[in-house]
Amino acid sequence: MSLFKKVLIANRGEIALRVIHACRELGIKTAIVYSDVDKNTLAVRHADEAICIGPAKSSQSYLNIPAIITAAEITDAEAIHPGYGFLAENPQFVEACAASNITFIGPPAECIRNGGDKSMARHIMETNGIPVVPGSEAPLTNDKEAMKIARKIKFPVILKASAGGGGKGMRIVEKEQDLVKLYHTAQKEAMAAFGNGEMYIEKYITDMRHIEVQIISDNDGNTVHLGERDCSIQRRHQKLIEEAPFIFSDQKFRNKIGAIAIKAAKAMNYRNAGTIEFILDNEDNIYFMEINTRVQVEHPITEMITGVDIVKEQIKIASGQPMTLKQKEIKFFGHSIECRINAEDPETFIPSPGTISLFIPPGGRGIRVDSAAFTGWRVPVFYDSLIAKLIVHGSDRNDAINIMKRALHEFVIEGIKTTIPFYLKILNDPDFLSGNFNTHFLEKSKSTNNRVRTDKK
Ligand code: MV4
Repeated sequence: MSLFKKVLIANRGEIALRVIHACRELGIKTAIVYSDVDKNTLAVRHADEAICIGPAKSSQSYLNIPAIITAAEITDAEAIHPGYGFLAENPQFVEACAASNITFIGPPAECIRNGGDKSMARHIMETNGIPVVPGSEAPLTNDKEAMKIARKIKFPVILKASAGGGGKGMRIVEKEQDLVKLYHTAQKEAMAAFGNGEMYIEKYITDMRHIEVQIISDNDGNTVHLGERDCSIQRRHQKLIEEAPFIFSDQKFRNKIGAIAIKAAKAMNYRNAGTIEFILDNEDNIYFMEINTRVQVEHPITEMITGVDIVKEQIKIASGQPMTLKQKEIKFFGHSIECRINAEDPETFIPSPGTISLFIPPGGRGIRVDSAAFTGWRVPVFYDSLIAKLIVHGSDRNDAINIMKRALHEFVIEGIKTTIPFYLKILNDPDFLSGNFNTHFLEKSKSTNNRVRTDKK
């Protein structure tokens, strides 16, 4: 099976560039779509062809399915890479591609649908023997049912929207008296945000680490995992720092969570690259949380420690090539960390769009910068505020931290505010350095953080 001759990229910014890199190295031509405000960007410059598909507003450009399908037809692209965000997890888009005989570089629509329905994903996992947090087996029908289950699994509980994402429609319920009220406010919020008020309930795990596993599956369902990432350092459900491997991981833990992730992928008939997100509690219990059916922002840290090019694998698999990776041959080297540098105030995280008057990225040993920024580029207000992913790779975690610190010091971005000073602070925090953190690390009272665990290397 030969590779595509041309791929259309339905995205912008650093991930569009990332896909261009993979295509060029594979000898595949690229076409890119762009909105009015993205005309003078690096992805448009570096793609072989570029087509303007509409105004800045995403709904009229990067989310405009007919415009993107037409762009693929005009440019004679055989496949579309959606990147992350925008149409990456839209099953209707996958079906629109199929209807026009265009290959979607990603999983089938059915996988995206099941992954996007969090209650369904939970149900599929539970019925296939993948551990889930105690909770509802199906969507909740009313507040009485929520109460019945909550009493059984005991408080605190967490109410989640089936269509959830970004914490919307999610409520932690500490005590019985609060449940009915919070059930209805969460449901209303979910309805407003997603047009879907379906809810489910789980036992609330107070101190969790967010550990996720990268998996890749070919079109025959041959599946490998590329190890785990710790994405616990987040703020308002936005990941800020990711690292691989998990600081307390060892081969035994990796084999265990990797096997669960592969089982989860198989339970969903998963295809292409994906991520299984897990909750890790203080007793090292592993529970399925969600599946992400796209290439993720943080995929580079896995590439750094495995040497696997995840985007190239996505393209090769989508073109019909069988899996060339063998689990036994996947080895893990050193430690990688990513800081997501945003055009935001480092104290308030309020977006700081504007023109970058000077942009000098760091370099040297162990540095990778995935960015579409440059001196003179104007950060638009219309899209997310990610301007660079600073990724480091060191021989061990300490080495990686030292590289990250000097890279953050060297990184020059002038004209806008960035979150670089925020990262410099975290990288000097004793709890971050010792690995004593969980998903609550950035909340005001850090006193509730878990102790340093000594049960692992
Ligand atoms: C949880 C949890 C604790 N227990 N589920 C799910 C979506 C993701 N963005 C956050 N999620 C969580 N699910 C159970 N059973 C904790 C989180 C969670 C969280 C919850 C409330 C406020 C902040 C949070 C930060 C990270 C994770």
